[in-house]
Amino acid sequence: MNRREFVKLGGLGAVRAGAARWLPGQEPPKADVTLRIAPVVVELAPDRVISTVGYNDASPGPVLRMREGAPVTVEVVNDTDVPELVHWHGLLVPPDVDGAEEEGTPAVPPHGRRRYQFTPRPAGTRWYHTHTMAMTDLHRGGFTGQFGFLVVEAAREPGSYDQELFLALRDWEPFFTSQFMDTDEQNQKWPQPERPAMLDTRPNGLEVGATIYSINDKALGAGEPIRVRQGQRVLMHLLNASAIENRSIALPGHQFHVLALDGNPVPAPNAVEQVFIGPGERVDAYVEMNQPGVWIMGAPEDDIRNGGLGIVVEYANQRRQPQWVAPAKPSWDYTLFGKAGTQPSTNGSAQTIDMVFEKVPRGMGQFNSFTVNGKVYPHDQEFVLKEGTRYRVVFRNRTDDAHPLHLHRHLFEVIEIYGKATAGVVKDTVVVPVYGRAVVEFVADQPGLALFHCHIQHHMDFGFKALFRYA
Ligand SMILES: [Cu+2]
Repeated sequence: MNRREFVKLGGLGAVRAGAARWLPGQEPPKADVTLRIAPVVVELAPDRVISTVGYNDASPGPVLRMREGAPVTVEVVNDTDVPELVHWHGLLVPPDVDGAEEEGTPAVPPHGRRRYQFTPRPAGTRWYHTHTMAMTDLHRGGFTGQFGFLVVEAAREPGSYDQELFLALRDWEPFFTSQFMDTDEQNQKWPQPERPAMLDTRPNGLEVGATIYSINDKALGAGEPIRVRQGQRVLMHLLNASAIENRSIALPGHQFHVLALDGNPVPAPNAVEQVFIGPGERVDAYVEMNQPGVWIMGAPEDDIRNGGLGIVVEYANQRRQPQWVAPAKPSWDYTLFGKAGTQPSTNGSAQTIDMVFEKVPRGMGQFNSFTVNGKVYPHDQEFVLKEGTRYRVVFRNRTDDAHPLHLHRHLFEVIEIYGKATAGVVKDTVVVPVYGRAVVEFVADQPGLALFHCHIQHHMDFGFKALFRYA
């Protein structure tokens, strides 16, 4: 197979149902999906061509479509010099195929291949990405181009839209800096119940920053615009595939009608002017195209949008320079999409697990580290679940950063955030505000090891993780 044919096959991302078993001596049947990990050159713009590692000669990798409940065989070919893992983010699959070394998933050896069989569920916008550590190497792990959308399709797909778009937000060519690059502080001010009375004043260590951005593989203005007609309803699947930072996105004169968070339908679909999305999170929203013109959809911060985080939306028969209009104050709030003020279905019968997150500032030229309940990974026998029990987990963020917290192989319901009660918002990743608190609940019904971590790569690598196990 030549390179072009391979790209074509990979790009189709087609999936047949029913992973067949084969007898010893027989040729194994063709995998449903083949992902080839290899170095790739990405042209973000004519004068911004970067080299990274991608899937099937591209970054993002192909949009994979799988049928809910239909077993699949995925073959992962690793054409790099390091062991690799593909994590299926948001899927309820066993630890040996989930794609986390900590859970015991076998890695794909360098210049080797390995097959994984699993049954994708539940339906919704999921994604796949590498789960290797990067530590001090900004050309590894989540800093590379190893990510792509995975759509798990239900038997019956609700809703009809004129267009369906997959838009992954990314930054590239990261670097270490001791300056705080992030914009969390400029964003909304939420209650800070976890703010310590005495702040840690030790000098901060290194953070990771970037100045080059894209949506999918193109910087703002470098790719094809999104071409729309007045009156169209366009379904957008947004993903923050950054390893570094929370992001916001706006489209002047238009609203995002949010239908699902992390692929899970919300109980109260609601329209917002700005979407806020942490690393790992997905937002499914439709936009009604009722404001003819040529617009820039992008990050509200000028330097980030001009650095590439945006895409042009062009109505038919409109010719002019793309317009940007600064949005009003951000108003993102998970509880907008939940059953406000209600109590969780459990009536308080859940077992409580407290998790306190702290940053240990290491000073100039050093890497900060993070602790969970004052200890470093792996918290040996600390987080032990009993199958069938409902747990209430209290995330206490005692740091000056907003962290996107992800639990593998489980979905949780957000029941309190920003000091407000809510219900029905089901997620796999939640951004806990600066010095803020979030309370989530889940039922322990996925036996085996389950990794919990911050989805910011260098936070995870430097301690912000814990392993849940079943008794
Ligand atoms: Cu973090």
